[in-house]
Amino acid sequence: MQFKRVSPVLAVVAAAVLLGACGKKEEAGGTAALPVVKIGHVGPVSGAIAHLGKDNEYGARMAIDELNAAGVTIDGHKVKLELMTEDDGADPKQGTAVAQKLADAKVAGVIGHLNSGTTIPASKIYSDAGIPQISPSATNPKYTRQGYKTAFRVVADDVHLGSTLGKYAVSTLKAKTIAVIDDRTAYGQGVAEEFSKAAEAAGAKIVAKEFTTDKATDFNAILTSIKGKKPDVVFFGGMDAVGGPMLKQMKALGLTAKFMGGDGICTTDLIKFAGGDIGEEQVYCAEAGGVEGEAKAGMDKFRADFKAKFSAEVQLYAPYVYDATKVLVNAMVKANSSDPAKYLPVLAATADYQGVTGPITFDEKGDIKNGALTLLTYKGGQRVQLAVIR
Ligand code: ABU
Repeated sequence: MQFKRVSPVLAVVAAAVLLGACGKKEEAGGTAALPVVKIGHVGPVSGAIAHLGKDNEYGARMAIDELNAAGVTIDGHKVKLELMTEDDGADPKQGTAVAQKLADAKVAGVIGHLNSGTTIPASKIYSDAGIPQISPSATNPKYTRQGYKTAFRVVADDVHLGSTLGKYAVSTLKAKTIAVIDDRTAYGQGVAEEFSKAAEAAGAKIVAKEFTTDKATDFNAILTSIKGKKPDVVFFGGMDAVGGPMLKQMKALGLTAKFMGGDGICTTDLIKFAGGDIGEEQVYCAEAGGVEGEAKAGMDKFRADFKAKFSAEVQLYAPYVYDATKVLVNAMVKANSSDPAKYLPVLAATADYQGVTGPITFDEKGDIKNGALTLLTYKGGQRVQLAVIR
């Protein structure tokens, strides 16, 4: 459908109606007024894991800036993408409050949240509002098992993560006795349970089960109790801001077991949180995605571009946020509409989208099909990739 060039303002209003975009106008390039398509991003940019929330937000910012620079045309009309960023503080209550704020602002889609504990309660709000949501990092399986047609995820889940790490602990690290600690969050508890099931099934004995919180700083009591059980491996279900100090306190106590965790500890800053000395092949973890072979060049370029733009290293999930944002916009372009009701079926049918994190196809639940995992260790003060597993 063509617009008559009667007046730029009328054209914008008409385009906004056709696109289902939220009506605000923006000057772009100093010439044409463009309809704005608002995209929400939510992560914890305050609190203990603010560095991870910022990492995710930067991933979204990078995608939006690139898309706007290249020009996005929906149904024949150029649009401007506007990123609305919100802070959920990794807190479930704050998560639902900002989700409602984004729903009230009628964003066309949401990228987030970062944590399973915020993503799961927020997903009901987005579902009720009919707003598509892609989490780039929440790995608790429940998120996509609630029957919400609006919920998508571009990373593997904790069943895949926990079970792979559990098998690896026994078959490769030769662990016979294992202590498990979790932070009682939806993520930490879930990944620890999956890990324990797989490790026991592979023949290991869980000699201790301890709990902490996502805000704890002193682990001496539980680590002293664990030390007495002489485990080969200590598995922690939680994030790097807690896992790092825990590792430091393990060393101080002379607890020399290997330290394992899921994607939550598998960050660049784990080394900093552990006090700088993380040992050589002492720590093992897994990222809930990954590329290998020729695809690594694209990921390396992303990391270099990210560093040049934000003067920061990628922590963990920025590339997945970047891909999630582009997948969302790609569906709008293909559907000729940013109206969630119109582009949601196209988003759900995403197949073999070639992202920097690898191919993205959604299954019937909204999960990534055939999602990869990357097993990593830390060596020479760096994260080192051991294997990509599908
Ligand atoms: N997947 C690790 C961090 C986010 C979460 O699932 O809570």
